[in-house]
Amino acid sequence: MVKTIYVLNGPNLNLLGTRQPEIYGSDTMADVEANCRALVEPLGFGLKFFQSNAEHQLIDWIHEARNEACGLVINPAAYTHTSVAILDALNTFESPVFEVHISNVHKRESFRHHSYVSLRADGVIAGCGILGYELALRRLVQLVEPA
Ligand code: DHK
Repeated sequence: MVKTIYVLNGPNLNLLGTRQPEIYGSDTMADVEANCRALVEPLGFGLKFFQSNAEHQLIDWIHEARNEACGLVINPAAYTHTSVAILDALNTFESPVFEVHISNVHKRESFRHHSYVSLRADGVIAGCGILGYELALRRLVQLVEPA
């Protein structure tokens, strides 16, 4: 059976490409998904790629990933800095977790410096633009053998 990687994206990332492009760049979520697919599918992995503005939906996808995914990449966006519930959900997921931020959150407002998700993440990438997703996936596939 093909092993599947989940890539989850939090609030406002549906606006990627038009939202504060000086911070987040001009590529869209569709571009991010295409890049992720082009990286993992030739390596024999499946990819499920999701975005939601709703915290409960992200949690439901993490629960689904417990049975379906061999690893997970998440950009929780603003929930990074607020969501104990997403941290709790990730703590029920037993395979590798990578946290991605498009911008360098440490160079921005101090409320972005703390991440609940980092308490669970096996790796964190920030400030590499949308390339961060591919960097996280490269590390993930290194840790997880395809079927
Ligand atoms: C995206 C967001 O929407 C912010 O709330 C985070 C993150 C940073 C990013 O850089 O991808 O603070």
